[in-house]
Amino acid sequence: MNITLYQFPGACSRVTMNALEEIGADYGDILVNFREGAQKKEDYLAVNPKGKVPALIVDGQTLTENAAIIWTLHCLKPEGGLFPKADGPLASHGQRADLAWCSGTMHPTVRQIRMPMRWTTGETEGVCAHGIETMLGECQRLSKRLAGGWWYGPEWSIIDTYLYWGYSTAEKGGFPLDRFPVLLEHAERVRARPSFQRVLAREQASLDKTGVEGIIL
Ligand SMILES: N[C@@H](CCC(=O)N[C@@H](CS)C(=O)NCC(=O)O)C(=O)O
Repeated sequence: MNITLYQFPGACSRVTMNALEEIGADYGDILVNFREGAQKKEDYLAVNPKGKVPALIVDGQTLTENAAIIWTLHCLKPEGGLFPKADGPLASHGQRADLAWCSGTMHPTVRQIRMPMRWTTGETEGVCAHGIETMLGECQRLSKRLAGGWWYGPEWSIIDTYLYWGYSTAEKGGFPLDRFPVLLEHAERVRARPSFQRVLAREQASLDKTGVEGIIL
């Protein structure tokens, strides 16, 4: 399979990149330079007309939307470890629901905190405060489930990386993650995983190659 990931370091494309690393995919990656607005320029819009990362090109077919990409990768390699084994559509429903929640609810909330200017034509403070309030409630719920384990208990899944991406990005926007010791500990475990370490190395390599500076990984 010929696979190329369009990504920006630290953006939600790192969840897809972590999935690719976890299943041991052989892939290339291309940094879409957000600093220059490349995601909205003609060249990239020809790849993904939505002007967003991630976009994953698999044998010439363009896949978009983290949740859908990740589920497709899981279907292509069910033994790849992205989700615990579940027999049949009903048993695996929760996994798809969790992906949908991460992309459809958590991500927009995080964006209110980290990119409030994208949510309003006016003052951003109220948008950010609303995002933080919503995220505080969600993080209480996450903390209860993640204490001492992974999202699905004993086994890591790609949902753990997706949640990590959400709360750590919120923190970059001023969210008080230090109120949630369980999440701080979960973050350490996610970051320590070899597949995630490879993501960080690969993102850094793409920054070095393109000369984009000032990104905190
Ligand atoms: N619904 C999309 C959202 C993707 C998305 O918002 N990506 C952000 C990075 S985290 C992006 O490309 N932002 C560029 C922009 O909005 O200009 C998904 O879940 O994949």
